[in-house]
Amino acid sequence: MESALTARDRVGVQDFVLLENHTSEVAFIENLRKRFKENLIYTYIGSVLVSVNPYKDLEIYTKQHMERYRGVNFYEVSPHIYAVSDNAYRSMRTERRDQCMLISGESGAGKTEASKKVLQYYAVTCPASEQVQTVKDRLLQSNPVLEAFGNAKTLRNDNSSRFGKYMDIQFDFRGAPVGGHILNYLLEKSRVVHQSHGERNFHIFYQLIEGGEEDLLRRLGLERNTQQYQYLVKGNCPKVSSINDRSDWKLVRKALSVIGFSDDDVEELLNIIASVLHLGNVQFGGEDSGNAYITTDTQIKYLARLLGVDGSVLKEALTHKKITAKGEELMSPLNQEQASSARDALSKAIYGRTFTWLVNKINDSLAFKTASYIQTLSKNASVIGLLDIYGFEVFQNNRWEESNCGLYYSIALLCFQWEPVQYFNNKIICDLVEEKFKGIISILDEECLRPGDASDITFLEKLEDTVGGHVHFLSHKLADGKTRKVMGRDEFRLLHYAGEVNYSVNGFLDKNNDLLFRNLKEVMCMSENKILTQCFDREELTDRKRPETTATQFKNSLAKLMEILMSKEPSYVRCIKPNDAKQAGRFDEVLIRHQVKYLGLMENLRVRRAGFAYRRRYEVFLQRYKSLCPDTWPNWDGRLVDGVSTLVKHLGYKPEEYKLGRSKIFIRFPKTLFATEDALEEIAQPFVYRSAAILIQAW
Ligand code: AD9
Ligand code: MG
Repeated sequence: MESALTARDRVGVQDFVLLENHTSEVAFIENLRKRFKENLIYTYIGSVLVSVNPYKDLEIYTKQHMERYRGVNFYEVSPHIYAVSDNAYRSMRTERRDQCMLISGESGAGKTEASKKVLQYYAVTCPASEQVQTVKDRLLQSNPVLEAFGNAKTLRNDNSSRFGKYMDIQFDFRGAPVGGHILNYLLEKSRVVHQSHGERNFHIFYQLIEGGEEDLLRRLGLERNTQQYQYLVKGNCPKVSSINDRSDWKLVRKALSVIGFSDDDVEELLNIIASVLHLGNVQFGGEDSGNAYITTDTQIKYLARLLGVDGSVLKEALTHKKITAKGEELMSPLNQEQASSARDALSKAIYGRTFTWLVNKINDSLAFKTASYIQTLSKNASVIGLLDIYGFEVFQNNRWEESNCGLYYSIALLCFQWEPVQYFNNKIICDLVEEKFKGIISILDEECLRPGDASDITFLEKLEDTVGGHVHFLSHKLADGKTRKVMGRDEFRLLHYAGEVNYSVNGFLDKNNDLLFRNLKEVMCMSENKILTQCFDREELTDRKRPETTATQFKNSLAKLMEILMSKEPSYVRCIKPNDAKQAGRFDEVLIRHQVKYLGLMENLRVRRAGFAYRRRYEVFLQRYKSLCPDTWPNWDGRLVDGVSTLVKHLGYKPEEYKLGRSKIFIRFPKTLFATEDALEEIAQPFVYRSAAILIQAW
């Protein structure tokens, strides 16, 4: 038999806390490597789960595996995403406290896969009834739909989430999942009209063209050739070896019907998807005067039919802009370039709003509506939230939309709320982006609102004036007025935690305004497509108030998300990507070291080593264990902290094993808590009988 020492040599330790040389990054990575080689992709840092993407299917997600983790204490079984899921579920049940699971890591690290595993675990292991089964099915089927419309092949990940997602799973008093709710963040709309080399548009376009039935394509006026469509050729990447668009199409169609989309809904939805492709093929010529005209009517005819709009009105709206001069409304012609960008703005708006409609529609179907349920919900229900944000990408010319560093910072803060430690501090750069009045977002908003000659370049100049001296900001302008040659005149660089990122300011203002000409909005408001009538509200046309800019909207929705997360007990999953080639078995040390650093894993470990892995609020602790001590049973009338102190002294906790904080008790070793749990279990049976006996006597 293999001795304990050699086993450990071979497979490493399953909790980094057990590493002998725990301050050494080299030892940390070596442990990861050993385990990765043995297909042990999960390792703990205390209760934080570190997961390394295996890039191959492992036999560790079967029903038998799920059963193995069900109701079992965290440390009694090998590390697994199921253990974390089960732990969160049990905390929710026993402590009646809402939970959330924060899944972080860079693009392709396995966040979305992890969140799906969690959902599958609950779907299989939680109690079910016929009604609950419907909810479970819908929860599970929401994934393929959202991924079809919100994921795309990028250079880093063949199935990259191009939107941020937070999903609540609601449980009833029996612990059965009875509903769900999804919040979506910042879909990368620009992908609809443009893709970088080697990348694709959102999956749904390819699925429809490859998988759609003959008569469906005929009705939509589409050809079975993705390369016919301007919006699908930019990345020169029609096929991806790991993706089967045709079979995915079938899965998505099925998922849509499980979620409860009617045939009408699906028809209208596909009309919109096809329309976006037709829009992309609308080409403009230029007259001598420079005014744009539409070269052929083919697409306009399809658009008019599919969207239920007047073709000639649409045509005019695509080539003109409505302006008000001296109180009169005039149609001012656009040039070729302007017309193309107006068309693209329309495509992005249509797609983006349809995506939001889709999420709302899924939410309607996940909401459990019976009156009696709502009663139970308000009294006894609890929630587990899953946060899957898209990963950071260190690339040239990043889209502003991806700069979600504020979220990462806030999550890091949540993680370290008890014991503040110095770690890879990103706050300074978040302030640079988000600070009121002099942060990049507010300068951008200000420039968007300024009438007159505001442009992308004046925005950059303002940035240079205001934040030019910031250590995390660079542009071509040097402090002494000279020029930094390596940078373009239209870009700035932010030194993010994940590396340096260049942002081109081209299109910044438009993007932030989400500029869609008024007359195009008017056409959309007249559409007979039932989805679009919900997406384009006529009130928008009458409302003279400026809508919030994109950056500000994002900032506000993040603030809301933070509030939701802060009200819940967090669990953490840190995903690591082992190599850039999406290959199984390759462990790229440089890449991994970088992630260990910016995920703050060494700091995580330091905090855990400092101990006190378990924290419980006083009232929760007392409520759960009060029956173990005669002084606290049946009720403790004094201050909570004194009650807890009395209780743990009675239980024989040694002073070094615990600490009493402001509102929580911190327990150093899991075994202490396990012993207390065991004691509780021992008295549980007679306790039930005792209570029953008392009840009968009273009766
Ligand atoms: V992004 O920020 O959305 O671009 P994610 O979500 O972190 O990214 P994703 O979960 O999509 O990455 O994982 C990328 C790919 O890695 C998947 O499509 C799988 O092919 C592969 N993967 C990830 N996790 C696992 C796993 N536990 N087992 C097997 C996995 N393969
Ligand atoms: Mg993802």
